Amino acid sequence: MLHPAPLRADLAALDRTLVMGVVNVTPDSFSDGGRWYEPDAAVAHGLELLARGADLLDVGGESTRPGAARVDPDTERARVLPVIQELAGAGAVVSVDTTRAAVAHDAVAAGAAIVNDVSGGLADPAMYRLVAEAGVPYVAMHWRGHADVMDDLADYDDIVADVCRELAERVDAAVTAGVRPEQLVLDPGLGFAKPGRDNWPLLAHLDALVALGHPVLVGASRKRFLGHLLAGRDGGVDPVPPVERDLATAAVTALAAAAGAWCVRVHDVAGSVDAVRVAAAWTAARGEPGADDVRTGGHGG
Ligand code: PMM
Repeated sequence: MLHPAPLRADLAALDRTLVMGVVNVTPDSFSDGGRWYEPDAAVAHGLELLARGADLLDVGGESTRPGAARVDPDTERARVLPVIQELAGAGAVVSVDTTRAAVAHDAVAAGAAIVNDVSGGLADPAMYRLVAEAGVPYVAMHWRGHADVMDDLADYDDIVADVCRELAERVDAAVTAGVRPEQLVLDPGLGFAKPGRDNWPLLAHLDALVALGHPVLVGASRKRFLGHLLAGRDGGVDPVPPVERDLATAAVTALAAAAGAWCVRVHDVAGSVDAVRVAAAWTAARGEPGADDVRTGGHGG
């Protein structure tokens, strides 16, 4: 498994996809509706995700729900910093989900070990310098505009080729600004300027993104395209609500892990921890002489 650097030794030694648990310290996230908005509740939730097997925790203070308005930097800081400090102090490897260099700076000072930027550096021209100086892994997600406008920016010729090209441009810009290539993680940005069915080719061709040579993070958890996929499941026509998308999320985790994803970012950790184990066993068996065992009846059951 290709990990970004630097990463805590016990995680860097793992030869499987990592599971990142989501801790949204927001009143209005689409996926968990502000349930962990108070710092104490957010910390308790993060600890619970760790107990369920999360390898990393992603702490964010600004909703990226389609149509969401921006929060000011001081509010964002006040939401995330105490939570990061507590969780890092409790031994968690924490990433900060922010598009602002100043917030990322303070988050790293508070103990964050990874910067997760849904704008891939496009929202704040100071971000790459900050990441270069902080020296931590940096998740650059594919992005075309903030949540209030992104649904109008979903025009692609060939979505897989376009996303790969635009992410490769982010890699070049980051490296030019002093970020070391091994710090970089790439993310297709599912649901960001990508309505409904546009997301499936990105998942089905994850190998094209993996081929860019950096670890890949996939954030499919509870997203709209899964709600639309499952619509009609019970005879209805409406998308199923976010909390009913966890089984489908775990299925995506298994497929993404088998396709070589470095990490999945999820709300329901337990399902994805199991899915990663399934994918790891599946992948390992592909390198073993299993067909012979089957032919000789060596599969005990
Ligand atoms: N999705 C959301 C927020 N942050 N970060 C990365 N790297 N990738 C994602 O797909 C991503 C993200 C939106 O989901 P949420 O509101 O449930 O956190």
